[in-house]
Amino acid sequence: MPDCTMNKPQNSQTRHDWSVEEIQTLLELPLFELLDHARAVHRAYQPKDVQLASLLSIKTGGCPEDCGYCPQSAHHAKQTGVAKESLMQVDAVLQKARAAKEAGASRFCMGAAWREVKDGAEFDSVCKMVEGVRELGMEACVTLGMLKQHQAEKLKNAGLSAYNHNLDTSPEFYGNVITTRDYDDRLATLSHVRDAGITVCTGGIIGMGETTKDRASLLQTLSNLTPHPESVPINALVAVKGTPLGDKMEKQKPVDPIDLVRMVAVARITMPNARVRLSAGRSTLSREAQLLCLLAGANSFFYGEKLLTTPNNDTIADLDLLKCAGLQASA
Ligand code: SAM
Ligand code: DTB
Ligand code: SF4
Repeated sequence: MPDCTMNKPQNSQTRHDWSVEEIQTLLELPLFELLDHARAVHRAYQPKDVQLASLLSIKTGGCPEDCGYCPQSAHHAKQTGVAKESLMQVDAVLQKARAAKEAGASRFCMGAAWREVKDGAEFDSVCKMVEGVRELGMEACVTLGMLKQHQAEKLKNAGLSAYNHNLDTSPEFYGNVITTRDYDDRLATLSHVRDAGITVCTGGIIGMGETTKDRASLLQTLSNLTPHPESVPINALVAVKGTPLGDKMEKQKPVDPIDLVRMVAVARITMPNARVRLSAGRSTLSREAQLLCLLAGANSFFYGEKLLTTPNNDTIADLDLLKCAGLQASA
């Protein structure tokens, strides 16, 4: 049995010394006990709102990395049919950001299928996109792959609110998913982001064939970062045909939505101040499963018809979901 004083609501000190065993015990608690615990932490540490974040792929396909889940990897392009496109124009991106704001989003996230950022005209354009999004009064987040310190500082000067760079899975399982970079590369980028004074957005994916211990180990790595990431996306694998993991997992049972609820709840308990984002994989969840994720401590989701290359939930249904839960979108 875990110690019920762990991250007790009245304790404003957050922990950075979670063990994998403690976290695995939390993940395996009887569901209602886990929900009670997560809910208590959520009420003590979090506002009542839910942040709607819209996502745009500003540079699609042709990525040199071999991430087994990703439709944008050049390694699987023949099988997925996702073509390599060039970087979008700044104006076109800002038009999408404006539309997202009008629809109710307060954060705009831009993703590029790059292994790493390269200095030059394209990176300068991305900085202009960031400036433009900030001028609209929205939070701006980008996910561009690996980043050097001076590039993080340049993004900070453009006004970037957050940088997304997911650890994806446990250090132990990582090699089963990606071979073209290693875990320490990801951690180094996160530390450049932190040092530049940009908030850190980092999380992972469940449903790739990992064990509960791997999930605990991912959460341990995230929750032992000091300070904790401000934003933690929890994705369920979107099984895209033609990707190695999409094809493999299609033959197996998809991840149980309750496992996603458990992952959200334990992210909430271990990282009380973070915005926990219910991310990819939401479109296959029932309304009730999504409500359970919100109850367990998720307080953001992607809002808009598309994620990067795959469809997302209907926006009217999403606003209805919030209404049903009695929650408000953050301004
Ligand atoms: N290239 C950059 C990188 O990898 O950091 C940014 C874009 S990448 C598509 C951003 C994140 O999307 C990945 O780290 C992964 O967590 C998530 N992702 C990509 N494909 C996914 C899928 N099929 N299902 C769930 N999450 C996915
Ligand atoms: C995150 O954790 N998930 C988002 C965002 N951060 C960049 C991406 C999900 C991508 C799902 C597959 C696709 O649409 O291509
Ligand atoms: Fe490239 Fe990012 Fe996709 Fe990996 S997840 S293949 S780095 S776009």
